[in-house]
Amino acid sequence: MYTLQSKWRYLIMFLGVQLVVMALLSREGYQKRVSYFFRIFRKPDSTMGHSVGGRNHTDVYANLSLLGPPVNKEDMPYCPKQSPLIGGPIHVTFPSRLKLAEVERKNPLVVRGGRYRPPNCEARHRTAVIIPHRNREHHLKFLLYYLHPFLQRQQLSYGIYAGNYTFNRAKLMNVGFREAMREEDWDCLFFHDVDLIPEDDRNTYVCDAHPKHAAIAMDKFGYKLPYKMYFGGVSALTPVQYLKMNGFPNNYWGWGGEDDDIGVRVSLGGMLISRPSLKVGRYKMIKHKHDKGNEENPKRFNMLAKTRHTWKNDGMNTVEYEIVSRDYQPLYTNITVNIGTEAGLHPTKKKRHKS
Ligand code: BGN
Repeated sequence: MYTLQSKWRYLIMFLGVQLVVMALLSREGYQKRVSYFFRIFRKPDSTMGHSVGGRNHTDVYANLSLLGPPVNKEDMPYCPKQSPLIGGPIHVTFPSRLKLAEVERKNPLVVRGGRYRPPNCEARHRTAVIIPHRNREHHLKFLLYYLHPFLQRQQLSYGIYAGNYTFNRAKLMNVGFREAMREEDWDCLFFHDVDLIPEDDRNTYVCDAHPKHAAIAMDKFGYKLPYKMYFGGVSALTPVQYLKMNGFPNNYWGWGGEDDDIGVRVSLGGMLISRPSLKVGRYKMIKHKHDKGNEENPKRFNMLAKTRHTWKNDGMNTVEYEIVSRDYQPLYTNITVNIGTEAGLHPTKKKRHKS
């Protein structure tokens, strides 16, 4: 009798423990496991891309053709606040045989100079993307392959400016700003590294109330911010925000420090840094070796220490350059410009011999 009672006691205890475990599991993990089990028996959805590391990744071109026929300009409603085409994570790979002609073919609504407007609604935002690069056509091709459909998914009206210049990333951004604004009244400018591909279309290419640092989670930094004040990779400002901090510095020649200077300028201009979430601000970097002609700038430490004294006298109000050419390519506007060297825009012959 005594043994039977104790057996019952153990059984009840055992069931009790099991109930608690079940209750805990069912909060999230259990449901996930059950739905995973059912998914095994479901036919995969072939139009919506691939599952990578548990996240369902969309083909960046999926569903773009469902936009419907163009509408008369007079009858055009505003685009919805949230685009119905936004789907989340995007599948990013770098197929070695990709040709620019293929990117053109896949983007039939993009017009001369890399411009686009949604065909059946009036965009709420006009964004220019500025991409300085130097001998990186190979990277530009991949970026254009992803960026065009990415921006179309967000129902933006946009233009893409790129250029093959001497390397001074921040000064080239000043040039890109002035040249883009000369053409159209953009309400937002994205300053974009050529080798960074956005991996989530919820990372909307529109400006915020404060300067935005969009490339918050890059694969090369383990999808985390490398340090709190980091402002590199991809950032976005309205023209008003840009001019409030006197644009970007003009004298960081070579690699490093200019993005930190820009970050400091944001706060000197009395603004904060706005960022998307780590889940959304994800970027994949195209792997490459260190560029020749873009060596580390040894002066960057000294220059950064002085930003608070120099920013008002170096920036958009002092930028000097000469346009060499402006080509309206099918997928982007290519601006070639002489920005000079550290010795100035037109170094004297004597100086040139020295360098
Ligand atoms: C930092 C660089 C940035 C660069 C990031 C990520 C400097 C200044 C040192 C005082 N800053 O160290 O320019 O984007 O690393 O690579 O070198």
